[in-house]
Parts: sequence; structure tokens; C-alpha cells
Amino acid sequence: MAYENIITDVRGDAPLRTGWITLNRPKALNALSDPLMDELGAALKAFDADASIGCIVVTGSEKAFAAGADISQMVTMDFMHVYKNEHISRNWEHMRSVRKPVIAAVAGFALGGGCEVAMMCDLIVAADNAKFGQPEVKLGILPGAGGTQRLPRAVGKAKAMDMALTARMMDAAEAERAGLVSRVVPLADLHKEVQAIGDQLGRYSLPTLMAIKECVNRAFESPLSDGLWFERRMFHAFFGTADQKEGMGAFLEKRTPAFTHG
Ligand code: DAK
Repeated sequence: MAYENIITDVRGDAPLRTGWITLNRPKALNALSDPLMDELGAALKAFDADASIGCIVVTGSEKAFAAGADISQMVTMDFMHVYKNEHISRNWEHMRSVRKPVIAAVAGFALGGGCEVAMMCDLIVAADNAKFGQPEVKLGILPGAGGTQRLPRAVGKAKAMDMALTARMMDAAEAERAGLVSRVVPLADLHKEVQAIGDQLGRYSLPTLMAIKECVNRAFESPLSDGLWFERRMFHAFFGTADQKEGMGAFLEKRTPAFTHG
């Protein structure tokens, strides 16, 4: 598929490489238009299905990860249009079905839908110029792609209410303190640091990474007892894998494991 709103490329030197998706509508600060979200979904699906890829990175420009859903596209929409066309859910939910780890590499603005897309990723690595916010209130709408649900789970009610009710932006340092982002790195090093994570994941067993992701996500969907039960069963299942024998064997033989992803 030829893309017009994103750029894809493959990077890294680990056995499993990293699929990069760069949001590329610089004139609109990567506003998340329908065509862009269609392409993002297609690229995520393609990398998820590619056996040579171990993890996926979603990034934007130095100025903006994404400044939100495209306001110029939404301004004339009415209820029946968004309802009948499944506005947002139709092409924003692909991220949730990706089984490989997805890293958001965020520089600049991650606002509204941009912040929500970042929160749908598994980890967020922020450049020191990153700014996160849910400013929808200023437009007379509310966060509609998970902002009222994922943000309080990440940063707690106090910060989430502050951001969503007042539209206050959080800088990278505050976002790290609050638990929204995993790491903050200098802007100049963002791609290098994120690729280092990609290379590290690319040397692990992919099914193990996928299972860890499933289990951690389960923590947000179920009571503790169910989550622990799910984790235990998954843990038991991994004693049936070649990668468990290889990982433990390699440790005891003091060598680097050569995982076969089986
Ligand atoms: N949409 C469309 N265009 C945008 C945009 C956006 N979200 N953000 C920026 N742009 C465009 C600007 O209009 C401007 O275009 P030109 O005038 O040059 O043609 C260009 O990008 C550069 O922006 P600025 O000139 O404003 O740049 P500044 O550096 O001065 O300011 C800013 C940067 C990020 C602070 C500012 O652009 C800004 O406040 N942008 C809007 C941020 C925002 O309000 N984001 C939330 C959008 S609402 C739904 C679920 C979810 C959603 C909706 C519905 N349903 C379930 C139905 C999600 C909604 C949102 O995300």
C-alpha cells in the first residue's frame, strides 16, 4: 500500500527488526484525519503480520507527535454522521488488536487524539520537549478515544481531571513523574534511544513478549484474582515452548540465547 500521510521503514540490527511508522502531515501538526488513521491501521496490521518484525514504533515530528483529531474534518460533522460512520472507533481501534509491542516515541505536542493514540501504545518514550494534553473541552467536546478512561488509569484521578477539565498540558518531566510515560530522553536522542529498546526487544522471544503484553493489559480489564489466574495459566503454558528451554539453557551455559520464537 502506498501511503500519503505516514512513512514506514524498518530499522535495527537485532534478529527481529523494528517497524517504524512516522505520522507525516507536518502542515497540520499531524492532525489525525480519517485517511491518516486508515493508513496507520494498515501499517500496524502489516508490521504485526510480518515475521521479521519484533516490535513497532509510532512517532511524529520534532514539533508534534499529533495535535489531535483533525478539527477541520470534524467541524461540520453531526450526530448521525459520527454515529452511522462509527467515527473514531472505526479506524482508531486497530492499535488495540496489535499483538507485538508498540512504542510511542513522542516529541512535541501529543494532544487530544494524539495523547489518546500514545496511550494506546504499550510504552511511551518522551523527548524532553513533549507536551501531553486533553484540550477537547476548549472545542466544546470531551475526550472520545479513551482519554477519560486511559488517562486516569495512567496518572490517577487528580491529574486526569485537571488535564481534561482545564486543558492544562503536562510537560515531559511531569508526565514521567505522574506515570504517563516510561522514559524521558533528550530530543536529539529520541530515535536512537527508542531504537535501542527496539533492538533489545528484537533479541527476545517474540511469543514471550506477546504474552507479557497480553498479561499486563489483562490487569486493566479484570479483577486481581482473574488477572493472576490468567497470568498463572500463561506462565505454565510457557514451559511447553522451545524458547523457555533455550532461554534457561543459555543462562546456565553462560551464552546468548538463540530464540526460535516457538
Ligand atoms: N486539527 C486540524 N488542524 C490542526 C490541528 C488539529 N487538531 N492542530 C493544529 N492544526 C493546524 C493549525 O490549524 C495550523 O494550520 P494552518 O493555520 O497553518 O493552516 C497548523 O496546524 C499549525 O498549527 P498552529 O498555527 O496552531 O501552531 P501553534 O504552534 O501556534 O500551536 C497547538 C500548536 C498544538 C497548540 C495548536 O495548533 C492547537 O491548539 N491545536 C489544536 C489542539 C487540539 O485542540 N487538539 C484536540 C483536537 S480534538 C471522537 C473521539 C476523539 C476525538 C474526537 C471525536 N468521537 C468518538 C466522536 C478527538 C478529538 C480531538 O483530538
